[in-house]
Amino acid sequence: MSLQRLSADTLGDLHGRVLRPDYTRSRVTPGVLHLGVGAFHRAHQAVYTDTALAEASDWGIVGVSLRSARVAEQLNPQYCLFSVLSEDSAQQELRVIGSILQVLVAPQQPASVNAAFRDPAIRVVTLTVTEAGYCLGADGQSLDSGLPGIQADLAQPDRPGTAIGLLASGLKQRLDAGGAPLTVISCDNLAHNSRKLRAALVDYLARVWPDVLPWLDEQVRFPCSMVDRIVPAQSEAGLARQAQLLGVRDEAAVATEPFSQWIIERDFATAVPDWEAAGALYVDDIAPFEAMKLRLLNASHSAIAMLGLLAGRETVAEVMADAELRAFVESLMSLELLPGLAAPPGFDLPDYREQLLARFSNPCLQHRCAQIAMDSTEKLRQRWLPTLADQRGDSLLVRALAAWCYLVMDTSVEIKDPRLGALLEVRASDQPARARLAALLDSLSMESALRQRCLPMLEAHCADLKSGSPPARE
Ligand code: CS2
Repeated sequence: MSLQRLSADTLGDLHGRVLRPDYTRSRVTPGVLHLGVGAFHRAHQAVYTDTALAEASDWGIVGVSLRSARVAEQLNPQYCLFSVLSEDSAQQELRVIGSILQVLVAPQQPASVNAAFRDPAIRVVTLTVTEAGYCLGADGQSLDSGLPGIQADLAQPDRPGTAIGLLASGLKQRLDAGGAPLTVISCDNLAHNSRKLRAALVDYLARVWPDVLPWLDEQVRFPCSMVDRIVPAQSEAGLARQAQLLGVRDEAAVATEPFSQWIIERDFATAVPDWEAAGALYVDDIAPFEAMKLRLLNASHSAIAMLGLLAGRETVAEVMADAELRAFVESLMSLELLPGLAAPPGFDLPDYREQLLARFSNPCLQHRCAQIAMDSTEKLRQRWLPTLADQRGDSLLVRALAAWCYLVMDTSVEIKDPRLGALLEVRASDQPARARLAALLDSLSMESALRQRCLPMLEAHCADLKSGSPPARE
């Protein structure tokens, strides 16, 4: 028998142990606007907000998709209800989340998106638009106004296609509607994420609507935030399994791990939902939290992805189950990534490392190495370059970097990256190895002294990999 679809009308059909919203959903009104309603948002901020709704009902989320209508088609017919399955080998929880009220598709519904920005009841804007969505230049801190998406938006700022263009036009709308204060929080994996967002926005606004800037200075705050939860892309098999566990079909189902963390800089222009009730932490100095996460968790993740792909392993858990690869990851963490970090207050880095090893080994997560390897030119400069800059000689991290270079040059590997064109040019080039590697390091915007230092070591590692040595050889 085919299962009914999850919706307000089928909540009663859910299997008994499924948790559901413990507030009156019909009373919930919009308070948060979120850009980029992907699986990560649904498994993270939407869950924190769902918990906060038990305290105050005026914090519902209006989601905005920047491009495709896919998520709107998944969620809107379900009254935006969806389920989050969190599990590892010791525990399993299945919870229906009701915090999202509506999903708008920006290119199709520009007037509704504008209306949301104009609405003073919306007090918070959050974003998960991926690292590449910030349209930053080689310095990693300011707008790359040469990007085709930004060029198109600058030419037609009322019909924006990028997150920066959309947010800028939303802020302009808000100012025109009276200029109620706003808190804008980036939830992407970038150090100083909201500060970079603000810098890109200010640059963009200065070119298009400079009159917005004084108001932005006074009434809009951009607290940085560090988000952490491993949320693999959903698969058909995952959807089918989750439907069996729920008792109804959920096209927007997400599967994740039990662990979740959200650290937010205490710098708000408005009230915010009571995310602390769900475990978020508001701090005055977020830098050590960001560094710990990017330079330990995400840096290891990218290394696992590269070594795993080279060794023919599909998922992170498979890499961690391979003794040789695991030993490489453990040494990389203890000997190279951890020593350069300062523990945030109340944190113990060796404990954090142990916890990460257990999270990476979670056999319930089908977290594909290929998913993590996506957008590497954006990710690696955040995750690896600060540690590489602190190193002197050859290292495991250089080996991991060589693995990435090797994969880019391997014609059988599919690349998904915002700098795809540049990477494919290197792949096709018949220049000597050193020149090709140098071009790859340029795509990471690696600073030139570091690049000169890394090149000979990288060349040796790539030759070694080519000769068939196992990727994790130390
Ligand atoms: C991963 C992250 O895909 C990736 O690049 O490293 O998405 C990672 O799973 C999250 O940052 C965990 O919080």
